[in-house]
Amino acid sequence: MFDQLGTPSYMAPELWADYEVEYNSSVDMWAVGVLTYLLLCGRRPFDHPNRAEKKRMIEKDPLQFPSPAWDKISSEAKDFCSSLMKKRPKDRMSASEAIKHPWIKKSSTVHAGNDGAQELLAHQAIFDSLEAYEHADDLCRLSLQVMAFSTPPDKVDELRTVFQRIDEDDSGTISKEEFMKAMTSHPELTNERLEHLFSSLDTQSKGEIDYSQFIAATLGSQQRLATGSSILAAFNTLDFDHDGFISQSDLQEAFSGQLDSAMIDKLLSHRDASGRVNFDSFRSSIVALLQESDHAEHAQSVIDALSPKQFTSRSKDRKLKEVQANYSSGSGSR
Ligand SMILES: [Ca+2]
Ligand SMILES: [Ca+2]
Repeated sequence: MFDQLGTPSYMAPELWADYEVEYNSSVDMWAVGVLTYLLLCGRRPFDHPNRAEKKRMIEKDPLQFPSPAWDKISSEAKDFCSSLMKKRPKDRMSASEAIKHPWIKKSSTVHAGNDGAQELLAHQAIFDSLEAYEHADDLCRLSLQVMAFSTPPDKVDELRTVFQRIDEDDSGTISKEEFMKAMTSHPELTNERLEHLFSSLDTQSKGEIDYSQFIAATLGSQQRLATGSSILAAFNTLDFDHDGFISQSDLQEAFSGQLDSAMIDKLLSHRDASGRVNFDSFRSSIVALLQESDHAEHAQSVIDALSPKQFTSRSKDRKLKEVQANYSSGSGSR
């Protein structure tokens, strides 16, 4: 990157150079430092109405913590700001170092309380969903990913907490070691079983489970999220031309031609004689997954809410709208 962009007060020294200088993401860490400083004391660290003087201060002046504004602020907080506002980019704290800084560690509640194993033990439904996901077919997994993708982040607080507790090093992914550690809560599972379970979650064979994958795999545990209307919405997303069937061309369109034919074959393993998957068989595979997650009662309510009787002799769009309206007005059989 070479472009000189930014709000002056938040611009790192290297961004003020009179000639083109290559910079990297450490300019963002400087900006985090400025923001933290501002939040702690209410003033910018290098502030002057004259732009040239501001530039000089940012490039040359040492960072100060003037009295009385900083008198009651801990030395750890000051060190956090200083480490982020190092003049030389290579001396500056990185994002991965910042989350391990004592000031952050001390105030963070992410790893307070239960560890990953205790969380999984306390949330049997989440564990059941993880187990069931291993047996789900590819289309079903894809649907859960679509559903997870369209779920607002604040609706998956419980799942995020479990993920964060398992992700002990805050890397944003669950390594095999972290996974195995969390699974010590279920000693009944053999090592071989755990290996299978892990590889079903590690869809890209990267040796780790990423956040969106974990949310997709555990969404079935959240009964208010895995509803008939969200299954219908996922179907609609994958049925790209909205003809009521998921076909090879739908999947090619939906993924901009990035899926190879072997993957499409796998996704459409339950296709009918004409090579397509209709809504009923799509819904059945997700309901089967919910049943396997030990949510038989919930699965039944999804079946009831999306009974094919509701669909006969009406246009598909109207059907979809009615089912969604049923759910949003609370008159669905949840
Ligand atoms: Ca991790
Ligand atoms: Ca279609």
